[in-house]
Amino acid sequence: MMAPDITEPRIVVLASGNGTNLQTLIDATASQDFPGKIVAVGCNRPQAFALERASQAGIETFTVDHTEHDSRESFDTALRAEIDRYAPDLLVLAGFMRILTTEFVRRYHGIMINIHPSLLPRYTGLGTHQRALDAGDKVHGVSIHFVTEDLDGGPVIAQAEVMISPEESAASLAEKVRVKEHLLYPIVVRWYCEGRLKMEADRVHFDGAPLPKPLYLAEEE
Ligand code: NHR
Ligand code: GAR
Repeated sequence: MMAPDITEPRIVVLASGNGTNLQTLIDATASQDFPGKIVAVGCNRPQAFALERASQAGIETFTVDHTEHDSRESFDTALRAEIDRYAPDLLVLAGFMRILTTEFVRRYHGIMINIHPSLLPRYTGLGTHQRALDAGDKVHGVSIHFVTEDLDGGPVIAQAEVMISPEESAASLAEKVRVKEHLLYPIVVRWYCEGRLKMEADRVHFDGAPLPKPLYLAEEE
């Protein structure tokens, strides 16, 4: 009989909406050989479909409704209390839509990652697809980064690009980007759980060496 692996990294995922990225992580971690386990899913919106997905998979959930808090500090303090019950080794933001306070970010320094729908450093913040279209960009994509106090400014781990076609809309572009998100996030989470990925002195280290630039998944023209 195999001994239970007590070192298996414990993952908490935070989401706000539909949770398609969460779903790909649920599916990936369900595989026997995945080196980590989603122990809880947290949400700031009680109606988020992400909560449904977690429950369906038998994963514990918690909700901290931001509309019931009158400051970001109060919301973040409540969120931290919930998260810390699960003693996570990795905190994954997957479509999580609330800006986090400095105190929160410090608490999970080096163990929190985010998926952002643009090729950072281009287009931090919201509305990235429309902004890429408005700028007349030919390429767009997704970035996965360690979360620091600097909004969408933490060190980038990996990126995947998509081509913007002449007849592109923000909706069609979001869909293209999402396909890459679903491809990339499980890979990066696996690397983290395998101990291959670390943030040291605000730089990404991969297999023990600083990563000179983000891993980049290019698209054919
Ligand atoms: N917090 C910190 N400190 N640093 C980061 O890098 C963060 C973060 C919190 C969330 C995700 C980010 C994204 O990938 C993220 C990165 C929400 C907003 C935002 O403006 C901006 C960036 C991100 C997420 N949120 C509004 C707010 O007032 C609310 C918008 C809404 O509820 O729809 O918090 O894009
Ligand atoms: C994803 O495209 C993610 O990159 C983006 O929201 C979507 C969530 O989809 N994140 C942000 O915009 C963060 N501000 P999902 O809920 O289906 O995973």
